[in-house]
Amino acid sequence: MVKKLIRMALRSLLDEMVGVGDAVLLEPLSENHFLENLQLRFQHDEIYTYIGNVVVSTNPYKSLPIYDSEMIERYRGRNLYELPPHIYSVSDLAYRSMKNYGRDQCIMITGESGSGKTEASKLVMKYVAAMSSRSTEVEKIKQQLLQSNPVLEAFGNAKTNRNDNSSRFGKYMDIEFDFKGDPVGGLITNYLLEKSRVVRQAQGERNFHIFYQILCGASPTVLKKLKLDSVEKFSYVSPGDANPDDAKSFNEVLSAFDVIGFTRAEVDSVLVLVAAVLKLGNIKFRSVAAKNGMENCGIVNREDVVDVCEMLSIKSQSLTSALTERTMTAKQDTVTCTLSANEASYNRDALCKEVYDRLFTWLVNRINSSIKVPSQTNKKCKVMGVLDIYGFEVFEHNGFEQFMINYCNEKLQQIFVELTLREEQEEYVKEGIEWLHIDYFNNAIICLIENPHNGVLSMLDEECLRPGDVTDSTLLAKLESVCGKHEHFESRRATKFLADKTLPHDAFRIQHYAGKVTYFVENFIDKNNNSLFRNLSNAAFLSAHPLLGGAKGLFPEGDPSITVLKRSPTSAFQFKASMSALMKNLLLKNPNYIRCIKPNDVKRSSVFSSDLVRHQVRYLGLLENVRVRRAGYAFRQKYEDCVTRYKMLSPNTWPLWHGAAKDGVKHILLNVKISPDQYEYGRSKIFIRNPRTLFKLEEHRAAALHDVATVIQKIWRGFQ
Ligand code: AOV
Ligand code: MG
Repeated sequence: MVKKLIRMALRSLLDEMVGVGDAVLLEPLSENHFLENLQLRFQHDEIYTYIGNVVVSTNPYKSLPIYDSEMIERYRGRNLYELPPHIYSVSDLAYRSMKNYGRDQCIMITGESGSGKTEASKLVMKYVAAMSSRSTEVEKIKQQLLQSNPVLEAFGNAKTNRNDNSSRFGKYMDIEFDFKGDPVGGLITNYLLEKSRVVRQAQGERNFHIFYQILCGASPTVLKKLKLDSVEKFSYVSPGDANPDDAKSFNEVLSAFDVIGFTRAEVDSVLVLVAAVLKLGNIKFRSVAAKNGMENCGIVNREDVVDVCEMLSIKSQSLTSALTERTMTAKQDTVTCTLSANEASYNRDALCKEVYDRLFTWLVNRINSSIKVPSQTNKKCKVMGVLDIYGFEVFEHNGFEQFMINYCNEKLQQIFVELTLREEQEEYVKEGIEWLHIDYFNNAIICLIENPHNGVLSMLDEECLRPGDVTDSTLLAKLESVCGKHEHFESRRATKFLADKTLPHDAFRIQHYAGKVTYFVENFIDKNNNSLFRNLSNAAFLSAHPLLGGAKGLFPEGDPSITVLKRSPTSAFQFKASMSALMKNLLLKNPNYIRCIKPNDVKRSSVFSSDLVRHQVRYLGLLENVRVRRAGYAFRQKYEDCVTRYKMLSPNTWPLWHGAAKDGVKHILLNVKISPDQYEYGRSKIFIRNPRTLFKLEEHRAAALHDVATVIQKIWRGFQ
């Protein structure tokens, strides 16, 4: 009894010092109190807080000693409320639910750019890897799965003004397990890489890490082979942007390639392609006046063309004409015209973006072929999916990519709301428990974006496919006329906001769930069209480089023998389809949530900017999340499971209970004297309102087990 009192006193003292671990217990519940609690915890390096079984994670912006193997052991197999909140606890819950009950899981990690999603996803993978056995075969696959991260981050992450290691692609990874709970393989799906970054970066941002890593980390011999020299020489990367970590990271990437199972030749081919993109970026064009009064162009630095051609095994003439000419076929006639210097530069950039983008997808596929589960074992596998996608972002200048990224985040928010509410609602209805509806859906914004008749994406596609003079301005005009009246859409000319002069003429604004974003329409049409001129794909197809050329290469559509070309689907169409497939996939799995919060905009460990956090707490719907949990029941368990776990708490159910499980639970709760307003009997489960009740049950259980152990020891000694 004394011990119990001490424990309770310690717990409330701890709550006062570092805040409460589960926001469901906040008393009173208000936004300020919720924020103060997060802040208090953040200041004590308690970066995790629960809302029931959802983990809120505040980016500490410093390395904390809470992730080592000892910590992993502490959380292994423990219940959520037994230990302080931790990402490992949720990982453990998901892992055990998969292993013990055979339910496929997904871990959805959301939050804005720089809030800690990618780090969280790596921690989940680390925990799961540590759970399983250490046989050589399992160890190998674990390492392959883990080492896919440095490779994909090198090629798909970059420094932005929001995050020094920002994911510029979306990633969903299924880890597949056998019946013993050992990983046997995986499958990675990648979503829309921000390929425009290859050729242009905003002020203060960097290109993808790999460019700097090669330039700073490769040995002089390798650099020579790649025909590269110092960073200053390349127009696609700014010299001041390289940092000392780049060289180190390059070696990590090389060893990761090795662990995954890339051959030396494959790695060489990949590096050559990256280097060729850098070299191609340096090719300059100058205007040449043509006889017909038109402007033609010539190449300024032919030696770079020669280098690139050597690297890519393309005939010099073939690349030159691909870059500077355009062939058009109308009916039977083929006409070739020479491009202006500007058009040729555009062509060069288009080729570089496309090579890099396709190389990235090739890398994902190549990794998948190493970690793929053989089809005969595949059917029996249980799956844990980890979703780490680009977070909601707002820059000063937002374009096509931000629109897609933010659309994706709308979808994830929708699924979070739907699942947390739907799950609760369905459960309460099924169990016959009364339920209070709380509404915080973002369906209207999703509808504005993806409605097939008048959504922004459909308008964009319609405009791209429309014959005639199509420009970004005609797109904007169309959006204004079709979406202008939508409550979440604004533009300078949209009728309802005539007075809003703060909006630029060439932009529209969407009121997202996470805030207003102004999108500039420049390049929307081009980026959505996603088409490469035939001359370029032809040249790439004819390359003898092992990854680039040929029917199995990166540009199969460049085969000159193909005469009728299908139009490639637009970016918007592809992205919408891949989002819809992703949502379907996630809905099939048991969801686990990690909601990441960014504490400040200056990437500092000591700053907690209340306004910034308040904004995130609002748009993530965290308070509503707590309310749903409080209105509802924090804990529920099948009657059978409840009797099994707590049967020692009533003389009626101990040591064996033969009656109906529900009656057994009644005996237990009566005996422990839990107030009846703290629980409710569902049809198949007991619903417990407050996690404290659960703590109480657990404490009683531990004490009872202790008593039993003492008795057994005494009896045992008596025998000796
Ligand atoms: P993101 O994935 O959510 O942004 P990251 O996971 O890349 O954000 O986190 C940004 C940076 O915050 C990391 O590079 C670390 O420096 C730091 N950080 C995050 N979580 C932790 C942690 N648990 N411990 C220590 N440092 C951390 V984006 O990909 O931009 O949406 O698109
Ligand atoms: Mg990330």
